[in-house]
Amino acid sequence: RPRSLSGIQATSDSLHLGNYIGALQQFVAQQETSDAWYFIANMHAITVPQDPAKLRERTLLTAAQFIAAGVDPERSVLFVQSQVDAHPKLGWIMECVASEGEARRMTQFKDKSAKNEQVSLGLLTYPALMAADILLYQADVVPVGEDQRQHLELTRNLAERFNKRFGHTFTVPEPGIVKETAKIYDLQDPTAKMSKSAQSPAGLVGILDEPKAIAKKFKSAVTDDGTEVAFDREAKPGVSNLLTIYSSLAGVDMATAVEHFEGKMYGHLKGELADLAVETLAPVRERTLELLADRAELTRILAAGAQRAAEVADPTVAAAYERVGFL
Ligand code: AQP
Repeated sequence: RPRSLSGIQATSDSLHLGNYIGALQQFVAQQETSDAWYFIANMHAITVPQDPAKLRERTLLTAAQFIAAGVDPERSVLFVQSQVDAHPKLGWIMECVASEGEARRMTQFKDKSAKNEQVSLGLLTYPALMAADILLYQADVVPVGEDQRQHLELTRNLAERFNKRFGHTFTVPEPGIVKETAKIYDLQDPTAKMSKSAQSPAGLVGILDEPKAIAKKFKSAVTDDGTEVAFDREAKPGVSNLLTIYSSLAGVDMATAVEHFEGKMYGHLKGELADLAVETLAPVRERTLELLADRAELTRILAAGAQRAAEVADPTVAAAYERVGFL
């Protein structure tokens, strides 16, 4: 079985529908076919300022949302990045394999550094740590959304560069990006990625939102002044985004989704999608709240995951240390 590995940052209380469709749904699906490894990226989270108490809470909250969405800690290894020391160790080596120019060319760095007044050095070196996260486990495939494609390409380059310079050490991973659902857009600004740092909360659907709030956000989603429900990303970005979300949550392809709404009004699409989203997300919310009621159990699951992760990551770091000439 190929090894699948991915992570999500612990930077908000609730993950959003983009994380759910672009990442979590794939994590769950990959459990059927892969040896699956998932982590909460709390070390990446501090590349921008975080409140310590909130970060700690959000790490548990994010883990609970993984499990509630269907990541099964019996079948997948679920762990917290900072609990496996190998990550920063290999991260440092990757920083020394990557060039400064490469890091500066990353779109995420450019965007986030333009938005923040104070830019940490970690924000620049983020992709080197991300490369380490992946290479430590010799992952074959990394399920992510479209926004991570560039970082993954860099990971592949760093793995190849290291292997060439020091001898074969790392598996070169493939991106696991599902084209159709790789980018979910903001409901109020359907040309912008749905993102935690959204301008208006009305465009951002949190998986922990109350059912009523979820329905309201879909019903007030921005569309256009046409009438035909059709998929056309350029001319109808709002409707196309709603169709993408529908096809993903209903588990049908785009042609089937479009056919389903043929001859119907936009209001019908919004209403049906609101129901489907509530039906999908309400149980995830309830299960998350249940899981959070037993923090000791969650902490135990994560500690066991970290131990299993270290069993694979530590030997990889040892091999890399040996290769670069560390005594
Ligand atoms: N809108 C999206 N559509 C599809 N996939 C998405 N992902 C994020 N947004 C979308 C995917 O979710 C995973 C976790 O990403 P992350 O932890 O790096 O979160 P992020 O990209 O920082 O999330 P945001 O909301 O975009 O945060 P900000 O606003 O801080 O930049 C990844 O696989 C990502 O591709």
